[in-house]
Amino acid sequence: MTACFIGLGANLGDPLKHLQNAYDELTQLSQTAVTRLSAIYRSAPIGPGDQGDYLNAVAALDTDLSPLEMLDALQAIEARAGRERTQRWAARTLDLDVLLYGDLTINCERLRVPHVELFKRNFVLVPLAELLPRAWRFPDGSALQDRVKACPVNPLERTNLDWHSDQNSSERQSA
Ligand code: ROI
Repeated sequence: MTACFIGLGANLGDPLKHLQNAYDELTQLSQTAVTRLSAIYRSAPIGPGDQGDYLNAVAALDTDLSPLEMLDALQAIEARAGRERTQRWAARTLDLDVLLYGDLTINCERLRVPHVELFKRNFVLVPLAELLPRAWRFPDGSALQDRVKACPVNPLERTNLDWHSDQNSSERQSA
């Protein structure tokens, strides 16, 4: 099993519902267990045009899927959430990114890990930092705490939003 960290982001429709559904789908992935979830953060949009705020979070998984199998699985979840790949950096119903996959550095056409924008985005680094030990280092040797300090500040608010929708929790209770 390899520890893998997934970034979640949504800013269209009902963003909370999209994150909750994505979590449910992640729990159903084959050869994979969701081990931890960050809090859900509200963040000001980075990117073009007049976009609404995003909800962002990070999930920790243990998986036996390969990095590209994980990417395929995440893209299938995005597609089911109605994601259309239009303009780069456009608003989106659901965005799922492989942030880290064990201590691997991956540079292939479909996938770059650690995620290319990771160190520039506090809405990814801050929730990720909730799930890793303070002294943790990236595959390039840089310290997580130094990366957090060096990251550009973009408005970010830690919310108390619940990962479990009411509908899902009543389903869980009756299961
Ligand atoms: N901005 C924020 N705040 N959160 C995101 O998840 C996000 N995702 C993106 C772009 C459009 C770059 N901006 C974002 O892909």
